[in-house]
This record gives sequence, C-alpha cells and structure tokens, in this order.
Amino acid sequence: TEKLTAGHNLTSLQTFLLSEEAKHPHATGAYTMVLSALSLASKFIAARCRRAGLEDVLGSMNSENVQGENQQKLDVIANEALIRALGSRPGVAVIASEEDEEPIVLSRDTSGDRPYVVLFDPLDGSSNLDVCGGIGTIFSILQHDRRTSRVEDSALQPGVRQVGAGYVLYGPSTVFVLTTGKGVQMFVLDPAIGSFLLVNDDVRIPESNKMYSMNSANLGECDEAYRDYVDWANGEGYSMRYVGTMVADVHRTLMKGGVFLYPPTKKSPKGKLRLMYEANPMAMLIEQAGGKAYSGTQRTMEIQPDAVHQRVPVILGSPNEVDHVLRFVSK
Ligand code: AHM
Ligand code: MG
Repeated sequence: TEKLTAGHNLTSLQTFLLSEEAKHPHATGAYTMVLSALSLASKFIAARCRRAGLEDVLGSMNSENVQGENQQKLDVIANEALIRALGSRPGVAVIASEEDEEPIVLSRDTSGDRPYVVLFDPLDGSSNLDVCGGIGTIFSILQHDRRTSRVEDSALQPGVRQVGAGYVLYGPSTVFVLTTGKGVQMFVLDPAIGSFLLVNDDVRIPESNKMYSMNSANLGECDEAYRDYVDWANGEGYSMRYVGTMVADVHRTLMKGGVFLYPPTKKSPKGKLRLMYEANPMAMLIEQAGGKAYSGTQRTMEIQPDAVHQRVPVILGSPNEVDHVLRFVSK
C-alpha cells in the first residue's frame, strides 16, 4: 500500500464517503450508511473467502436458489452477511438478492426522506471459488419511487435511476469499485488495517483494445450476428479472455479495455445475466468510466424491468469495441 498511495493522500472508503457527504449540507447520512454496510459485508465475505479450503465453506449446500441453481455454501454465507449488514441501517427500505425469491421489506415508512432499495448478487461466479478463482459481489442502489404504492415495487426501476452501483472482486487482492454517479473510484482492501484505501479516484476505461470476453463455446447456440462478430474480430487479430465470473471479466475489461459479452443462447434465450443484480450496476460503472453498455441494440440502463430476476443480453466495455459488436448485432 505504501507504493500504491505514494504521493497521494491516504483516503479510506469511509473518509471518501464522509467527504462526499459533506458536499451535500442536507444529506442525512443514510446513503453513507448504505455504502458502509456494503463495505462491512464485503470485508466479512473477503475474510471467509480467504479461508476457503481451511474452513468448511467450499462446495454445495445441496439446495437450490430461486433460479434453480445449486447454492454453494459461501453463496449463503455472503447473502446472510449482506442482509445482516444492510438490515441494521435505518435508511434501507428494501433489499433484493439474487439468491432470494422476493425482495425483503425492512420498512414501509416512506414519509420522510426517500429510503433506499439495495439489490445485490452476493457471490458472483461462486463456482470459481472451488478452484481458487476470482469471485465477487455486485450491488445496485435505488431510492424509493414515490409513484409506486408498494415500497417493494421500487425495486423495478430502470438502471438510469440508480444512485450508486459497484462491485467487489475477491481476487489476489480485494478491490472495491464504486460509482455514486460522479465517475468511478477504486479502493483496495489493506487486510493489515481492515480498510479499503483509495487507489484511483477517476477510473477511465480505454477507448479500444482488441480483446473480447465471452463463453465462445456457446457460439453455435447464438444468433449469427455474434458468430459474424467473432469471425471478424479473430480476423483482426483480437485476443480472448474469459474467467466465467462476471466481476472478474468486467474488471479486466474496465482496466485493460475490450468488450464483455453474454448473448442470448438456445439455453438462455433472454441471456443468462440478470438485469437488476448484474447488467444494470455494471452498465452504470462502465458508462461512468467512459464506456458503453447495451442489451442487444438497447442501452441496458433504459430497459424498463418487469421482474426482479429478469435476464438480459449483455454487451459492455470500451466505447469503440462495443460499437464494433453493435455493427453486427444491429444488422
Ligand atoms: P452466478 O451469479 O450464478 O455465479 O452466475 C453468473 C455467472 C457470471 O459471473 C458469469 O459471467 C457467467 O455466469 C458465466 O456463465 P457461463 O458459465 O455460462 O459462461
Ligand atoms: Mg452472478
């Protein structure tokens, strides 16, 4: 961390949040509380991931989540950590998790300040945990929509209404990437002191990079446009990288440039990734960093959601690389 912060002021995530809050004299502190809950839960999850293989957190629970997927033990631990951390914050009205069928309503009191709705994928890419690969947490923050009668309906707002989004990558280091709508900031956990420290206060995605990231084993099951794109890219000398954890693949795309794709397939005709927990928060981050995010030919964040677990196709990354894909997809 000495090297990372050399020449910079030492700023923790908490300090960053408090100084942002201070710029808004009318802020109640509720937003800072939401983010500090997410930070606390992610430190808890990071600590459990670090001990995978030593403690009994690996493998499956022999149960299925609402998506019919086998739950890993750490999926459940991560989900509980987030619910416990967010559940104690007074400004949170609703939490919605990829692992739970229905959003959890914590408070129906919407009389004062507009309370928050927090949506998350507690442990993205969890099957990579068994092989010591990168895994992550993704979150999206909305506010209660006064036009809805039931507070839980506030979860179904398009991504353009997000007031914050981010992910935590549990890799060789634990990285917290955040947007509150003013660019993208990156923090790295210093495990010695238990703080996320600011390492980049204005993350920008490269304009181009000849790199695509998709499960190309699915190409035979995809629309022709995606095969044509990949044929074109291969002919242009592109390289391919794919971890199979969206957080890790998007993080690499954000750092190095390129494009990440999860098209519709025969098996998942609407795409595999979820709009509310995966596509929207990643879209906000990528756009805030100067990139683009589409679901087919539509801007992801403009999709009006109709179900909290809905799936969408994903094309996101460097602006020029997304444009190349769209040339094929919009034909
Ligand atoms: P998960 O949320 O159940 O872990 O599944 C989502 C993951 C993403 O992280 C990743 O991008 C994708 O599934 C990989 O899917 P595939 O194995 O079909 O390539
Ligand atoms: Mg996921």
